[in-house]
Amino acid sequence: MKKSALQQARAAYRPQMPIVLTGAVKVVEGKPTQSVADQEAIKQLFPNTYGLPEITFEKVSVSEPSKPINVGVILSGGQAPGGHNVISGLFDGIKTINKDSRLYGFLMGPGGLVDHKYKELTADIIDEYRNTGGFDIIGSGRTKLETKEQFDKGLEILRELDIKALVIIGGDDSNTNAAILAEYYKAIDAGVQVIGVPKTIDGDLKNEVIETSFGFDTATKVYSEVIGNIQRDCNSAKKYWHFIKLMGRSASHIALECALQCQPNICIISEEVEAKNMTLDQVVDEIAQAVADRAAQGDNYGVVLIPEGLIEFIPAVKALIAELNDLLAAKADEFAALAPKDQRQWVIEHLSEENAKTYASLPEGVARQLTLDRDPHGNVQVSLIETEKLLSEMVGKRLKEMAEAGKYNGKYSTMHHFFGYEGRCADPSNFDANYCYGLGFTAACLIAAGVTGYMSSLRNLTFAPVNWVAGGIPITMMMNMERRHGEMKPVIQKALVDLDGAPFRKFVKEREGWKKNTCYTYPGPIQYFGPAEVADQPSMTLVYEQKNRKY
Ligand code: FBP
Repeated sequence: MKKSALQQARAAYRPQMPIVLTGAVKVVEGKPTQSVADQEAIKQLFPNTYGLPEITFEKVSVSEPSKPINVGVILSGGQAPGGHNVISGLFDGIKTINKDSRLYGFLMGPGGLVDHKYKELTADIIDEYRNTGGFDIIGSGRTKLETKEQFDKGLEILRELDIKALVIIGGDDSNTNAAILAEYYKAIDAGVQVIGVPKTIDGDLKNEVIETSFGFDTATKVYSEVIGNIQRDCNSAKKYWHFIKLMGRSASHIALECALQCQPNICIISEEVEAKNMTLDQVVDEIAQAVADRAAQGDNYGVVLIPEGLIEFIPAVKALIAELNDLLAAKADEFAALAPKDQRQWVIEHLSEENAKTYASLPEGVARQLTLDRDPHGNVQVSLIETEKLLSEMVGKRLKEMAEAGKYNGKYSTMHHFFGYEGRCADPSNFDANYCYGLGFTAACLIAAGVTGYMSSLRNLTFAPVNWVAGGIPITMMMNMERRHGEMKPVIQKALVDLDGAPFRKFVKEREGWKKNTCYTYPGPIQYFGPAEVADQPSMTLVYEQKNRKY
């Protein structure tokens, strides 16, 4: 396959490693852990893997000889830059343990395990994919691993290939399932360890012990580059309002990070909308007022960032979605049997009065999207809802009313963009290349340590990689009970934007200035080579979150 000049140069990049992973390691156990909430319920559901200690690795001078081990790996869910480096770090890690160890990749996500579709990942294959974006080495998928039948079917192929450990690279839902699988295999004494790796561009799989998910850094740098380019165009032509929707199914971390990097006129943060109990009309009013204020000073242009998940955070819509989820789970067949033209009325008749009112008030397209198929984890597919168009149209209407009332006198032309897929398979930034390789290598160390139900972890990420702390976190520690498909289920708690956190506070401090004035910054493309201050910087979210840390 023909390779670009950058691909060729990038193949030679050697990820920077935490010093602790550059030789033999010993395991240091911390205190027993507890789940973040609902301790009793989680403990009962995970009798074999609850309460385990955190683990960190320390460097030792002499290594014990270890037997070869066969390991399986799965990429689960949406693509995120750096997945290939997790796999190459894992490969190098198990080969360091013993050169005869073998790595098998299950194809197209968790479904590959159940359907026994796999390929052995040999050194020549791994070398083709080092430091590249994408998940194409083995593909990914969203099959949810949750039933005993799936676990048993998976075990058949694991036994056939003599696989003693399975690494699942995924987001909060996939790692939740990794924990359930770990518990099951432990309970039946299957002799298979399960280790998770925190992946998602959304940045919402993080907590006190997992500092960030991989892919967030690269994806937000790609989006920030393009937003910066649009801002420069906008500031040159001075004739459009650009409405830019940014991926991030639920949390607004991506939008917030891009706002910190680019300083747009407006950035909506879904978590704030929810906390202030705002209606869609109030969000629209705020944007319209900003457009009018800029028009009054002669600036009929600007940039608005909109998080993909916004619609789900508007309290009235959130309550509606919760009831819709239960309704559609309970009456799926009845709903599916209806002609599309009758579905809207059927939904209205089956909802409670308040939610029926909200549903009826939504534009046809958005209402329909809310009843479309959920993803296998029960989530509304918000990336399909055109919130950027919905908002810009509503703002347009509001401005007309304001003009009629003599409160606005400007020009309003709009452009729409959605950035999501553009960033998910970019070549990983140096940060993600290092982080991912280290996470994969750490997963190999966790396998060698014999543990199960752990997530690979690297900490102190704003320091140079050499100082990162490597270890493992029991996945049950991150769990709480939540309602899914109408039932209470144990799941990893999603990290939403913390409105008391330093990144959001920084944004709040600056945003009034950015709204009125034109303060755009232009981050430019990801740099893979060059001085550390342009090539190796972590996300601003991480930098603000860890500002007061001392090494
Ligand atoms: P993960 O949570 O699996 O990492 O996926 C995140 C994401 O990229 C969201 O930002 C987006 O809403 C969704 O995937 C899109 O899903 P799909 O790839 O199935 O279209």
